[in-house]
Amino acid sequence: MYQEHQIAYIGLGSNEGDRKAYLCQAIALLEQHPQIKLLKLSHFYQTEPLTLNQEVQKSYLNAALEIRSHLNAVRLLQFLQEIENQLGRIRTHRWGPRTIDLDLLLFGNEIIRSKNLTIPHPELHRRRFVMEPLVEIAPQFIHPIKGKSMTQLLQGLTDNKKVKALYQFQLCHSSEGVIKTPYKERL
Ligand code: A4P
Ligand code: MG
Repeated sequence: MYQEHQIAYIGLGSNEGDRKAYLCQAIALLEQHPQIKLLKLSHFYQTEPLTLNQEVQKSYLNAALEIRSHLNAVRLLQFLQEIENQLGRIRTHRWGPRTIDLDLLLFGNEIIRSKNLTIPHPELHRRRFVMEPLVEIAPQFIHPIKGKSMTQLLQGLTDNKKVKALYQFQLCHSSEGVIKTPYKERL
């Protein structure tokens, strides 16, 4: 069924293997979908891991991506999970280490609460590793439940885990692929 296009925000995360390469590959695979257009990409941030039961894990690279798509939210989530599988994600336990995690953070103004899909992502407004990249690309976007902009939600955050912008990539649609090597690296 044809549906109007929707603006959606995807959160990307990796804390295993070549984290930067996994994020880049996920973005390149998203670009290949005929019904997905990539619009904006945040910096890649190095972030302190949020874990369960004080598990020690490597730091994450996190980023946020704005896309436009004719897919509905369920189809989009299915495609995100296909990419996770293709990039070798093995699910061990909740919040366990991962080569790639793709979360659907926001899907237009839609509010969805089904067994396999919750939108807006239920934790997004509590997590600095999500909100810092999101504010970079969607500062004025209003959270459909909270009624506040991403900037306001970031200002109200109590999560003080460390988050640092590391790499900046350019979305650049060419035959060589979708993203260009970093032109800025902050270490
Ligand atoms: N699901 C429901 N709604 C959504 C949505 N909006 N987007 C379901 C994506 N998935 C959604 O996810 C479990 C199920 O959630 C899926 O089958 C889907 O139907 P998963 O990716 O298999 O498992 P998970 O990621 O371990 O669990 P969860 O609860 O999704 O965790 P999060 O919220 O993804 O958090 N620390 C740092 N610094 N950076 C991170 O990126 N990420 C996590 C995982 C923990 N700590 C982190 C980070
Ligand atoms: Mg997840």
